Amino acid sequence: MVYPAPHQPPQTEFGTNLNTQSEAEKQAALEAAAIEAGRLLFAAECQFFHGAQKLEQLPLPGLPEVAFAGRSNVGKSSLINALTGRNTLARTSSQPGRTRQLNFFDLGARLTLVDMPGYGYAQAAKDIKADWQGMMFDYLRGRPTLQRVLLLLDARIEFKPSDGAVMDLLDQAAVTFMLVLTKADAVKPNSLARKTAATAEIARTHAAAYPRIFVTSSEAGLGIAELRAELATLAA
Ligand SMILES: Nc1nc2c(ncn2[C@@H]2O[C@H](COP(=O)(O)OP(=O)(O)OP(=O)(O)O)[C@@H](O)[C@H]2O)c(=O)[nH]1
Ligand SMILES: [Mg+2]
Repeated sequence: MVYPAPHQPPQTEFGTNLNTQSEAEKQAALEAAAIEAGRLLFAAECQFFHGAQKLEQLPLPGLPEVAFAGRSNVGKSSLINALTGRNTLARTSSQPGRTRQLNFFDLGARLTLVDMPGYGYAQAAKDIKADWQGMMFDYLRGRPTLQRVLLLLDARIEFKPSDGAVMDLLDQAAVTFMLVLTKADAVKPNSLARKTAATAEIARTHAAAYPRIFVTSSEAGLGIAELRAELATLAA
């Protein structure tokens, strides 16, 4: 014999739970509104307005900023293009090391998207690499308008020590970051599920990490609407 749980809300004669049903409906309505807010934000005009190769060249702090960080070739520029629905806004390449400066994009005068050079690019000349990375880390640590970092991880590739080092830096600087898996189209569902769980586990070990893991494919459009919705909560 099965006993009902002591605090169960009233049931209808069809067994539907009235209270939870309306909660679920409310939740669905909230989610739909968030997705719509994201869609509207990213439907706005998006324009490149500044490139910085050195810290002294950063634009004056203005709108809330969201930075796209991650290893070279992880898909940062592609994700900016997918979010904004513009194929050639940020330059992409199959060769790592395509983005060589901090590129600032104005989205509808409400949010600034920052496309960062990648780290962990073995082929770059040592001094150039030190320059980019030093600047990148200084930016991540000290930018007053930086609201959120999207730290991208390739769903096909092992988590690397350099990713951990960036997470440690963001923890220390108390800059909230979200882990975003990229290229989900290129992995099988089982392995994607394992990767997502492992990534959530990593997030749990970092004070500044957002608990939710975003699974995306810029090529297939997966997770793009959800990411837009999340970023819309940060817009002016
Ligand atoms: N299969 C697949 N490939 C992708 C996806 N997103 C990006 N790529 C490919 O990954 C490569 C690198 O993409 P970029 O967007 O240039 O990567 P990035 O992180 O900006 O690279 P750097 O600027 O060099 O640091 C390109 O060949 C893209 O076509 C995706 O969702 N799925
Ligand atoms: Mg790039």
